[in-house]
Amino acid sequence: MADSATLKEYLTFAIALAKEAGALIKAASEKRMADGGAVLVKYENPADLVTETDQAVEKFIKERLAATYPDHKFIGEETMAAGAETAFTDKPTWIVDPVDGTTNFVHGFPFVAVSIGLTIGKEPVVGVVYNPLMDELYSAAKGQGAFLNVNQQLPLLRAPLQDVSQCLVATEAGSDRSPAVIDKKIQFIHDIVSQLGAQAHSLRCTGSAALNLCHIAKGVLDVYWEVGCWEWDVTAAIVIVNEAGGKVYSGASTPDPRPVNIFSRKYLAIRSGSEEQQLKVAHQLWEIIPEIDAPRKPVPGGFEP
Ligand code: LIP
Repeated sequence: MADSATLKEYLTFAIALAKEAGALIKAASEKRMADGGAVLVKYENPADLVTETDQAVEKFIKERLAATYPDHKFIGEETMAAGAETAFTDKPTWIVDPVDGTTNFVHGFPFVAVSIGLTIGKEPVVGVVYNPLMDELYSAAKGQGAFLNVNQQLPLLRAPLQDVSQCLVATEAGSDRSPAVIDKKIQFIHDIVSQLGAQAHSLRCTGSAALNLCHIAKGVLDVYWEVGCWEWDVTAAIVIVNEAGGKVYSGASTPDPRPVNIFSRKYLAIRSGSEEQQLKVAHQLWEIIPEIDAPRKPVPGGFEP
């Protein structure tokens, strides 16, 4: 593990990089709002959008990281979509989503962020998530706290964590639209909000896994559950949640109190509170969460499905 001064150096670098990347996203968003710019690059799944901006921003971040830290590894959404194979090792590994909330970007819904995470010894240790459209920058390094816009320590809201019936819960439709998957997600929503279920306070979807997690870190969402997103959507924000006193567990239906495997594609985040209360709420969720298949290629050293 790197010492705290080295982590701080990586964090400072990642914050500056996120701001530069954010400026590119903001300019592209303004162009899109003005004249429909940022052409869609289609893959086979029409519910999983990719634009020229995703690709350009990832190229920018990847090149800047390679120039500054040539020994470090890189896992990025667009690089992996283009077929790259990266083993997950103990070496410093940057895990990047250039634009998390691409669908929001395309529609002008302002929950859009660049997400830059770093693992060392396979552990997420640095995370920066920057929403340039709202100018909100979330950052954290292991053992050094989590912050909004560098000087506001997270969580902002420190109310006691209560029963799931008192929670504001976030989830997402996700990009797998097969009826069997959507039926299970709708059943989860029913069981969370209905009078016959947990009757939680309400439900939210921001369209960005990274920003859902940052709102958990802020304390303004209590629970976030999603199956189907990827390590680049969550790695940076997991550091931010952890440093804000929250927890990210497995989002599979089987209770598991260990920290989530970032490659698992199944995430359950609970905001800050006592560990006993966090686990109580997590167990209430595990009783409701359906088992949903989220297939992926094996990641050598990281995840064997
Ligand atoms: C998005 C995730 C979101 C998920 C979407 C999509 P992208 O990431 O953040 O949680 O529901 O389907 O995967 O594609 O905008 O980077």
